[in-house]
Amino acid sequence: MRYLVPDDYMADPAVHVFNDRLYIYPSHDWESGIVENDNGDHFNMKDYHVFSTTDVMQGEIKDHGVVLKVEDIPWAGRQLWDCDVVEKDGKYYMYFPLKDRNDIFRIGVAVGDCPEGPFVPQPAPIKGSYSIDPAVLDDGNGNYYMYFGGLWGGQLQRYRDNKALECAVFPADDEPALPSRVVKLSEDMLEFAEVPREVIVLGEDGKPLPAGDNMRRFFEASWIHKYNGRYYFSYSTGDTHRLCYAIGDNPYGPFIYQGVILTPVVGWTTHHSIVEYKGKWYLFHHDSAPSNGKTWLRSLKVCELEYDSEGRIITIDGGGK
Ligand code: FUB
Repeated sequence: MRYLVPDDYMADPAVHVFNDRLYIYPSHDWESGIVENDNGDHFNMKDYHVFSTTDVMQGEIKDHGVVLKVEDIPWAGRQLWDCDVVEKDGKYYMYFPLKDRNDIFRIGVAVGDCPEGPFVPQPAPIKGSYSIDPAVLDDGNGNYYMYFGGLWGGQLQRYRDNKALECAVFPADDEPALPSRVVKLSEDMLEFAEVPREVIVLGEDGKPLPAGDNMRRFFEASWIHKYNGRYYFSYSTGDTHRLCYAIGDNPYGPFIYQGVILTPVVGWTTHHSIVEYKGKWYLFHHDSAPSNGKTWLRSLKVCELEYDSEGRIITIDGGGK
């Protein structure tokens, strides 16, 4: 295990390999003085840095500085949460959640000429976007898919069928859990190419995990990676503080629940990415141990991740309770 940026608070790492170098796109935590609440107002992040390395466990973690900030985004309200970056045809697209001036989370896109930014934001958020935590899959065949959504402060409970409700509605415990969403991106990468679909995670009975199964159901922090031709959809269970995963045979799912990747860390949130680099697999994540448990001051971590012979991820101990 390694703390990657010991001199600053960074969280929610999205990690990709571009041009043989590994790039880390985290949220940038800071002490804004906002009191902790269930809306997540204390996660009041205002900019993004980019980091890169060629040696994950031992090498220099280069800080490329600030690459996008709230004041540069024309439609900004507040709170830059977890972002992701993808490359297409030599351009780099950063997708970021941000509250607009009505305090509604939308997903924006900013474009750069290289993986270390800077990224120039589009004038408006992506049409039809909502909620938080975009993660983008380059499927390797010209198709790009965004996964997104998060409960509670992430506002997903305010939507059904991609339409805003009058007020937040949570399903009953025996009803299907609120799922993450997946949507194919347009050719120019600036819009949704279709209506977002639900990412269904099935239990061993072949039914969608119910909302009351909060040890296993989706909460936030979608991530997707491929291993031996199969699609691994992973996520945080939020109020039970675990990273779990499910496997499917295409980007849309359904995905069949498999197990726990990471047991709880120190701090409330848990959030990650999984990436292969130079023949090894890594779990990038965060915890709040260095800030003595302040959940809005999180620190980036990495450790190796292993699969068994059947492709199951071996559970990692997060070190929390
Ligand atoms: O960093 C703010 C939020 O906390 C993220 O969007 C969530 O996934 C959680 O990590």
